Order: sequence, then structure tokens, then C-alpha cells
Amino acid sequence: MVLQQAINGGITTFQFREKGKNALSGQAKIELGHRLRRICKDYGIPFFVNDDIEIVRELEADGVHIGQDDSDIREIREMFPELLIGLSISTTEELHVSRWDLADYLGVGPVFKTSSKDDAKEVIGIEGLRFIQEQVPLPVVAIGGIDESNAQQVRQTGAGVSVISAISRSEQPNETVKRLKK
Ligand code: TZP
Ligand code: MG
Repeated sequence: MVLQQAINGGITTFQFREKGKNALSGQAKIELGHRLRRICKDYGIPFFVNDDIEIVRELEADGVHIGQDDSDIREIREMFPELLIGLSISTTEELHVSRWDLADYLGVGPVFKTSSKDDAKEVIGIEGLRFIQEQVPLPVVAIGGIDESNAQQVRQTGAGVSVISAISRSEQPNETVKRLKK
């Protein structure tokens, strides 16, 4: 399975993001979450839940990641004072209207063109990524269209790298992760 192979390749964090077309819901989603959570626990990989605060406790998540249109970060911080919280930021405007100071890290992008998110905002490029990094004293994890051809460029900014399709669609996720980290 992809997660197991990605762990073998050296991923350092996993986010459970079961959404979009053909996504599981209800009990099936929770069951999948438990399976993935188990694997992460076995390998000491921090497990984050995307958006769905209802399943955070049940899956004993280490963190929650929310976007601009999800629950208010103030509520999330109150509900989960002990968890890590990530907040998505796509533009400087979003920074200005967000309580990013309540987050532990920012997810910034899309840095490059992506086909994994239907409602992705405009591509910000490496320059946009750097610009947002300069404005906040928080760790930044870059997202959007990151693959083997551009991961190094992203890492040079000091940002972390988060990836969906380059790993999940790879025939050899293990090798892909190794190359992404080179
Ligand atoms: N947020 C901004 S772009 C994106 C998300 C969730 C999708 C990233 O997926 P991929 O396949 O790595 O481009
Ligand atoms: Mg979201």
C-alpha cells in the first residue's frame, strides 16, 4: 500500500485527506483512518487529519490541518489545545485576515499547478512562497504540484514539502519519496 511504501521511502508526516470525488465517508472513512493511523503509530509518523474535526479524537490524531473555509482556528485551538494545528494560506490577504498566530505551521500554495484540488487558488510560484515565508515566523510547508523535478527548489526556500499525486500515483512510492528528498 502507498502509505507503507512512502514510509519506507522516508516520509516524515502523514495527513489523512479523504475528500473529493469518490472519497469514502461515514464509517468507511473512519475504518480507513484507523488502518492508516495504526501504520503511522507503528512507525512513529505523526498523523494529521484534514478538516474533519469530528474524527480527530477517534483517530487519536497528532494534529489537525484546516483551510480558510473550514472551522475557525480559534475554535480548533480551544478544542485541541495539545494538538498541532496547520493552516492553509494561499495569499498575503489570507494571512492578514487569519489568526495564523494560533497555528503551529502554515501550509502554503499551490506553489505549482495541481490537479489534486478542484478549488485550488492561483499558483504562487517559488517567489510567492518566499514572500509568505518572510512575513511569518512560523514553519511553512509548501504544497501544490511538487514532484521530483521541483522538490529541491522548494526545499531550498527552507519550506517543508508536502505531496499528494507525485507519491500516490507513483508506481514505486518508496523510490519516489527517496528522490523527492535528494
Ligand atoms: N492545497 C493546495 S494544492 C493541493 C492542496 C491540498 C493539492 C496538492 O496535490 P498535488 O497532487 O501534490 O499537487
Ligand atoms: Mg480544508
